[in-house]
Amino acid sequence: MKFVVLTIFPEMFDPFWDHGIIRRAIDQKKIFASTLNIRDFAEDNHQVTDDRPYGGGSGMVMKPEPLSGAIRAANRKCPAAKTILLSPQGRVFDQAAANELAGFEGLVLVCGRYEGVDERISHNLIDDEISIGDYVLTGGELAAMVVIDAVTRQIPGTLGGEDAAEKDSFSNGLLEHAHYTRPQVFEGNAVPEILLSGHHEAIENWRLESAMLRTLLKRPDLLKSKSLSKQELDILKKWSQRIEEIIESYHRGHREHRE
Ligand code: 4GX
Repeated sequence: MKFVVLTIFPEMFDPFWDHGIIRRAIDQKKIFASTLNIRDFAEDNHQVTDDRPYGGGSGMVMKPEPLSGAIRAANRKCPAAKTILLSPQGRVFDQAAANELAGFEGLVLVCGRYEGVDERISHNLIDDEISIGDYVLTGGELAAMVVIDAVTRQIPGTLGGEDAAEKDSFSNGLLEHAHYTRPQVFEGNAVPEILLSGHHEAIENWRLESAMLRTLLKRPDLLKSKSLSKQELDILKKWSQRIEEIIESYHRGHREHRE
């Protein structure tokens, strides 16, 4: 996978390329990372990249000429790449989008600043528009890093170890189960006994139940849109029954009070 980032702040990406799994993926040539400075494609002596909006008003707009020059240069570097504009108007990025983008040969990520980019850029030179969430950033750079990070870890061989992006959060539509490591007792709290048992099937069952309960409590919206296996349905029924029993015994207590 080839990433080409277009930005007026390429230095923001230096520490990003230089750490952790992204760094290792570059070293192992699983991904190729580069930036182009949009300012280098400005046509005037002062290398201006922004201008005042037609129609007036506050704020500045990114000029089209430097951006189109940068996008065309990126497309020459990677002709098969998909060109993405990071913007609050884009489709909201999620795990499915990360998986989909991981299938491309290359991604050109266009980072806007100011109030945005001249509309004729988004209209003619952009294949896809992505938002990383419904909040306003000062520029597209952090959004591009989020996309690159989530896409990179979906590329086979980047995670190391048993390498299973399939095993982690969201791949099964659930949040991750609880995790524990040594010591066995920390500040008076012990690790669940089953995890020390060496009984692999029981541990897998416990982990599924942990994942189901965490999703139910923290992100019930995810459970609603998920298709459930028999085992998952049985876990929900068990907890539903337990909750109903508590409510019933509460009502019984109140009836006795009145008698
Ligand atoms: N997810 N921003 C981009 C300038 C801009 C506006 C419109 C292009 C079109 C954001 C987000 C985000 C702020 C980055 C506005 N560029 N990007 N910037 N949320 O808020 O991706």
